Amino acid sequence: MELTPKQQTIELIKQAQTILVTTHKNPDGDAIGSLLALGQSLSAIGKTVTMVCNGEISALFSFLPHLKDIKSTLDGGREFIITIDTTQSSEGELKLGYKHDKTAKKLSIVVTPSRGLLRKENVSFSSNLPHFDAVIALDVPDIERLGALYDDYTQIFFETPVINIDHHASNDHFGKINWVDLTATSTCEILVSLLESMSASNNTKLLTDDVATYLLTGIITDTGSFQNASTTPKSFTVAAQLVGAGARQQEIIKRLFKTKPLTTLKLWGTVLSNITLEANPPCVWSAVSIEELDAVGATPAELTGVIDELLKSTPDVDFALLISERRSPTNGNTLHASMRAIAPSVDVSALAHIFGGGGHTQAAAFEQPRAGNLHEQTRTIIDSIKKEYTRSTRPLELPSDDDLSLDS
Ligand SMILES: [Mn+2]
Repeated sequence: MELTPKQQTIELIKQAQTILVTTHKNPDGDAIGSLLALGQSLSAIGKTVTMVCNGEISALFSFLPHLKDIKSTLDGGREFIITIDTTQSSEGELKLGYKHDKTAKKLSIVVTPSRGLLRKENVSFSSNLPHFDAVIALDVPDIERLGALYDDYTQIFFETPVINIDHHASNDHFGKINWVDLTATSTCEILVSLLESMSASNNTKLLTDDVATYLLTGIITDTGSFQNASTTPKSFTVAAQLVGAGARQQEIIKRLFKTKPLTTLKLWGTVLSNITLEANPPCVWSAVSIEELDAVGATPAELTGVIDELLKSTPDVDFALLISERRSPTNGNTLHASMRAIAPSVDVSALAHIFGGGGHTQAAAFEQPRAGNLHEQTRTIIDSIKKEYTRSTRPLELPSDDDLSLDS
């Protein structure tokens, strides 16, 4: 009988010794919670674990123990090594030179032996790429969402079996093993069942106070403290189980929802003063520029929660959108847009899809390269979304009496 994704995951973990555990860039509570919970549990059963998450981690999560163990990138791997077997020319000297033709984008390395000849067969290539027996991607709908980790270390993802554990409907099944559970409210919820099985087979209690706290953090963030319509009976059951295992629920609520640095409050002020209410279709949106973020001394990570706590409170609108300008170290700035469905019938992932984004029906996001005037670019995005929404929700046109007439 074919193994379930969960059984395959357990098998692969059993066989692996060095494991890379990672999550999407600009992580939310579910990403960070699942990364720390699985990373620490794997260490507890004797695995050599590297935890990597690209991009800024919000200071909101600083209450989570061992947050500092998460690296922003991998070490090594940049050196490309060319090895030449010099048996045929070992008695003489070797002269080494190189020519870099930047126009033709070609680097030629010239090795000239004083005696004998070097041949193609004498050359081999290698790199100091770090080695892993398995990669586990958590809460990652598509592999590009890993950011620079994937861009810089693509080869690792080709050479290593990847386990993809996620709950996004837009997950594109990039792993060798794809444990994608659309009924789970969060990746953390999926991990509870994995850690229970791993605890039993390793005779180790993996759901410690800390691990339960990480997992509950993910469930609380992805369900909006159990307020989102996506909250299921199972999420309550799992949460109760985690509190029973020692999860510090009060601390999570206090740190995530009741403690706001001054910079965050100022940023919320900016978002509120930029709010625009559109009539047709009814929606609400706000946008923040880099200059506005800088002016209040806030980071983009502080925008986490703004859409759920401010924009979603607007009555009588179908959906909410928050656009923020982000600095990108490589290719110019980007516009990041988060969307939330407010009316139950709205599918914001379909709207995000027109800009190459994705997510869930109730929460989705997309990115666009920054170009031209910020105000105009934002307006164009909003107009396209409104047009698509109107088009997709237009009621079926019933044939008119004229069409039904058989007279000619
Ligand atoms: Mn999630």
